[in-house]
Amino acid sequence: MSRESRIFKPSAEFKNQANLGSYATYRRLYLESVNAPDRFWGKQAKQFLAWRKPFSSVLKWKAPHAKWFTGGQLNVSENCLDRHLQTARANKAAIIFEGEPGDTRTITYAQLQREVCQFANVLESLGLRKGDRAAIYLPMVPEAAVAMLACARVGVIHTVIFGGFSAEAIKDRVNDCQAKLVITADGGWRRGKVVELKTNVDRALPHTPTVQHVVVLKRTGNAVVMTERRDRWWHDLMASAPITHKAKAHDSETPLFILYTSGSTGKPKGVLHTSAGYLLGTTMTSHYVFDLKDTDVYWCTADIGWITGHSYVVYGPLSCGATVLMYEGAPNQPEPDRFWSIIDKHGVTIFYTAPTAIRAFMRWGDDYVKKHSLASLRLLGSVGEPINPEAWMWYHTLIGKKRCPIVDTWWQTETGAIMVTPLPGAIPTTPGSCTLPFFGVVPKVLDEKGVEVPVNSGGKLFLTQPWPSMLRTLWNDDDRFKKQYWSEIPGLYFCGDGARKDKNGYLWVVGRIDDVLNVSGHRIGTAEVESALVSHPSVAEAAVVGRPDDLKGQALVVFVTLKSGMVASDALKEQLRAHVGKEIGSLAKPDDVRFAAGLPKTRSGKIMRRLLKELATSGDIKGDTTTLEDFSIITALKADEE
Ligand code: 7RM
Repeated sequence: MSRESRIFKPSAEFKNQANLGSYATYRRLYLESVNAPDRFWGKQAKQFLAWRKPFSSVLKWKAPHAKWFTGGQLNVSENCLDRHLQTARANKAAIIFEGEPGDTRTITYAQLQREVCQFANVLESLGLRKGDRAAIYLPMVPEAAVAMLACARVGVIHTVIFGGFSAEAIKDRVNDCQAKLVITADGGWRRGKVVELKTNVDRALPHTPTVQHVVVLKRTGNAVVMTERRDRWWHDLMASAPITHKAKAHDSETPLFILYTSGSTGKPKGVLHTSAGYLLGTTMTSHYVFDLKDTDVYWCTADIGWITGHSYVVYGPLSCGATVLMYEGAPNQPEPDRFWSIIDKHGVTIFYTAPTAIRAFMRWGDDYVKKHSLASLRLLGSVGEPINPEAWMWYHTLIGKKRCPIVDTWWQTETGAIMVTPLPGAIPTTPGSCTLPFFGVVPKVLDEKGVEVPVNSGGKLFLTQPWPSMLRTLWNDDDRFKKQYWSEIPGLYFCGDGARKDKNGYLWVVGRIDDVLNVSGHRIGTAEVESALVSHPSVAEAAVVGRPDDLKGQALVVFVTLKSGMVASDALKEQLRAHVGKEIGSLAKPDDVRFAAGLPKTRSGKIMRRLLKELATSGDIKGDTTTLEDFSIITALKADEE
């Protein structure tokens, strides 16, 4: 990666039509944003958002707690919907939906606003009030956006739970935030099969005392059990709900959503985002990074269960009044060219996906791409993990036909919006680098002592100034918030990634340096998988490490020791994989399960994952073993390897 030197400049054609088309303009705005942040953000907030009541201060910062735009009031759902109804956008498509079976629906801004109003009335009729929590566990269908925006309208805090998560994961999240309501569906389509969402909810709910109601959307038509009084059909409730709903004005810092994400302990962190700052960050980045125009058909392939789905399927693009394409299913259903056929069918102009998907397409072969024209595309994006130059070049050549700029966007659940990225009409790109910071973002690569490392040296990536869409805290755990992000170097935000800067100041993010793995762009905590494994009756101890994987970025390798009397077998391996699937979700199923007589530990009893990682990666252990308590364990592990 360090030897990559190819540079791709934005074309004159792209620059001429770009929302921001010159490096000089980027530079001027960037300098203003970091040198006079109050003035900069004050101006942007007035320009990009519709306020009910103007704010009186831009930022109140008492590290690590930020309050943005205090005194101001707005309604996020009104910003994403109502404000477009007074313009020519009223009857333009807000969402173009394609289900996996091939069914399509186009929903205009006026129609979407009406559905959101109806569902806001439903929420209120079920007794939900501002500040209450509702869990959303839905497939990628327009109703997911409707549910989110209706919560925002009322001031109900939503927590979206990815449809691939298990009943166990639902239970933990619902209990952590004490949700009163779960919004789900009879199922969703994935690879031609029904994902039984309602059944998973039913398994979780005996253990979630706070839940009073379940709203069930009919999507697949498969049979589900409806528990009387508790469970209500979406369509029944909507049928009797009024089609208007007066949006209340909410203070800028009103909590908007909690999104659970993996950290270095077994317990997911409830990242809290609030209203005005989050909306400003997602709106501005949608405008500048995706260069959105009213004529675009914009497609971000992320599921709404992830932050990318929140920020760049729902809030950012809708706030910009864009047409958003939403696809329910898998990229290879019925054939590995589904994405390309969708792009041609709907005239997609902007396409935003993950490197792991790009690598899968490469593997499936160029012929699937070449069957389609892709002439409508004008801009490509990448997110979720570092993109290897080979995948970048393939994306550039095969998908972008060397015509479309690629924006490699670095950001996190915690940052709410894109932090480091090229602006497509202004910043030359180089394969594998996410390039330069967005407005207001000050990334620094520091060593252990907090000193900036020299050009091209690796270090830890920090953000040194507060930004509007930053997380405000971790739900119910402000101590963990302080410790996790703000204690590495007091007062600076530590993101958990390692990075380096090249001689042009371009940033190269290497990946996580904490106990978080990135498997196919999904964040998975090693501790979460370990605690799932040790909850299995035959497991004594478990250690989980990542091994580089061509397709997934990282693969999950687990080392387990068994309780006495338990016998290692292939059947048990399968059982353990299934067990992790049940405890967390299929995405966390180990790729490789290895039984060991013992795990390498330090004298104080800490598992030395570093050695296991080396073994899983290279098949050998050559690293420093001086702190190892019992060397015979290494000998045994190596013997197993042969
Ligand atoms: C948006 C998202 C965050 C972690 C982050 C990184 C990695 C994301 C890039 C990237 C290199 C990128 N949120 N990451 N984007 N690494 N280049 N463009 O993915 O909270 O789920 O994950 O993902 O390690 O810390 S996330």
